Amino acid sequence: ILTKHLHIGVVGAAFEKGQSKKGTSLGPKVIRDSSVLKNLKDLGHQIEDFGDLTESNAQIDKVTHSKVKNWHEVASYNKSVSDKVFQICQSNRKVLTLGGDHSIGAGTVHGHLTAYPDSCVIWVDAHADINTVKSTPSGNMHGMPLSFVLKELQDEPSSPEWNWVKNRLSAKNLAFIGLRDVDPKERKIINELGICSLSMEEVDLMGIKEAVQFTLNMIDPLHRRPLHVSFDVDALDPVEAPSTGTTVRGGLRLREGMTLLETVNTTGRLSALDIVEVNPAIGNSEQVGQTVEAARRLVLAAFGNNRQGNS
Ligand code: NNH
Ligand code: MN
Ligand code: MN
Ligand code: MN
Repeated sequence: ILTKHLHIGVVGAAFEKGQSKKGTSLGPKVIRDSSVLKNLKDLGHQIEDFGDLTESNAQIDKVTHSKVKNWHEVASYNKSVSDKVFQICQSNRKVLTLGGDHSIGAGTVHGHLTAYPDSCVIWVDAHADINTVKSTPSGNMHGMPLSFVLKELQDEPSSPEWNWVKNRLSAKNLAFIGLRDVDPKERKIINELGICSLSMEEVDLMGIKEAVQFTLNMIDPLHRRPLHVSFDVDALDPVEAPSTGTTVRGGLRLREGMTLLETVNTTGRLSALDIVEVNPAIGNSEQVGQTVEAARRLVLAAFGNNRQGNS
């Protein structure tokens, strides 16, 4: 595996207001407690931990934005996520963001894209997280982050809370892997924009290795773009990652998640990784331990751990 001795900046996006379950903001803490950062150092990487991003105390307008929950809080937290991710990229490091709920993906994608305008995103998730203000069935913003950063979805003027979003991802530079719970309006958006999307059905038919290679060829045919993987642990089957807010059966085995990330690692172009939606307040301690261990193994797979053993 090509990538040894990377410089990696780690940031905790300890945020949970993109959905309604308490505990998701403790994700960064429990993942750090798994000693994953030490494991990354043992692989030969240089790790700089920038700590958790706290919510700004800036006065928050309590006016609700239509049916969407915590509109202002999510928008302002994402601005700090984006700024931090951009800053880490500017320091010539890869970025590892530990969530937090997936609403923070708007900020990670924006920050990374600001540093690398030609970057591509692989969204690994049971869900498509592409609902708009109009289409959201739940009002939960963790189901919406992509709608804020996709070029093709900005027909209405953006609200002032999101006007810090300056750089947007083209639909052709986005792909999904692992989908199995997609809202009808999300499916319509994905089809209309022609977004590359491999559900669990395609993963089953193709096998995970070919699914990832197909995806990389679709979004990055010349094999030269910086890659961002935003990995929602609910992409994994609930037997692998039970401690997350919205489990959907029929998901990836941990082995498949690891192969996915090992395959991306082998390109040498992984530049940002998010691991989100670990919620230690869900399930018993064994289930939490299992979920955190899955997250740890995913991170190590992404950064060059060799299951054969490292020499
Ligand atoms: N699509 C649903 C919604 O918009 C569910 C999203 N939930 C997630 N996404 N966990 O990863 O609310
Ligand atoms: Mn060095
Ligand atoms: Mn998600
Ligand atoms: Mn999900």
